[in-house]
Amino acid sequence: MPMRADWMWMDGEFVPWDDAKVHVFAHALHYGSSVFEGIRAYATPRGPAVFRLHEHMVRFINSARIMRIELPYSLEELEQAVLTTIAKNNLDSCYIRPLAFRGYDRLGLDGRGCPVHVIIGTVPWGTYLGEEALAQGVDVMVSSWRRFAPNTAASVAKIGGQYVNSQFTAMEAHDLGYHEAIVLDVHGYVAEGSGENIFLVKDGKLYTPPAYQSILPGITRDSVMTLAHDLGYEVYEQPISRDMLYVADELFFTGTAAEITPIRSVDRIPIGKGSRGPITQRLQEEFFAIVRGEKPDRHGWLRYVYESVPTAEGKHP
Ligand code: PPE
Repeated sequence: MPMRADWMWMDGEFVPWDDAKVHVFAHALHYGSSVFEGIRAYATPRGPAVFRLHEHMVRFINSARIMRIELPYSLEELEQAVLTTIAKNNLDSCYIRPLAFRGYDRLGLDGRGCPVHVIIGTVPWGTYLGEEALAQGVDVMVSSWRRFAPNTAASVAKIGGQYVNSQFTAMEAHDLGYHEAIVLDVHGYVAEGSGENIFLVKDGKLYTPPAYQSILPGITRDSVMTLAHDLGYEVYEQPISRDMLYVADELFFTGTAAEITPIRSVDRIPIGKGSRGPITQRLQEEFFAIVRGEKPDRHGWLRYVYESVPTAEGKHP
């Protein structure tokens, strides 16, 4: 079943999902000249709430800046459009995909003569790495591909074309029977997963590669560092070598889609006891309690849809 919803926000209007189309000579289709975000909204007792919407939209605008895509909407307009789209589709929880891309005008690498289109899609998306992943953990391999170098692409940006690198690593992992890949940077240090950041737990302390190491500085990564501090754990941003993975007490991925996913083996070597570790579980519990509105939102991470959108637009009181 293809992912879908009733309505797509497209260039400032709602269009029926099946009518949200582009021309096959759209520049982005040929050259990857697009920028995107991945955001989640969670069901809470006060209706759907978007997790760290502002931070995601700031990153979206920064990705566009690096790609020289001029967005015809302000940050506030884009945030409001996300909230309105969730309401319009009557969703309680969803994955949100804002995308800006160069459309159809002409071929040629410098696509700045092409029109810019912006869409916001909202779709149901359960666990990213399989049904059991959050509780049981995933089996991963160290990819034979490397993450692009800092002078090859812009790792802070979510630019469509850059995700060919992530597709290579994900497809290789799936073909070889793994859920996901861990990707090393050009120097051989651990960077991240195909679409996730990575954390290592050793002797009760947390480690994650620093932002300069060709990673996407993830918003979930930032949230987990904050929660870890709250819970009294020390967190270090420092280079991690491949062998450190194998002797870690715990490993886990973080990402909007992946949330907090335990890693139970790397290259078929069990990590710790070969199942979800206690610190990973503690962080998951804290994270999910906050995003589901079961614990106070002490960091101001949630944006409640029906506090920003007139109720007439949606089904909630
Ligand atoms: N690294 C990469 C390369 C990446 O794509 C993501 C998000 C992250 C780290 C985690 O970032 P954050 O979501 O801000 O915590 N990957 C998105 C796309 C996944 C997809 O398959 O599409 C996501 O999780 O939404």
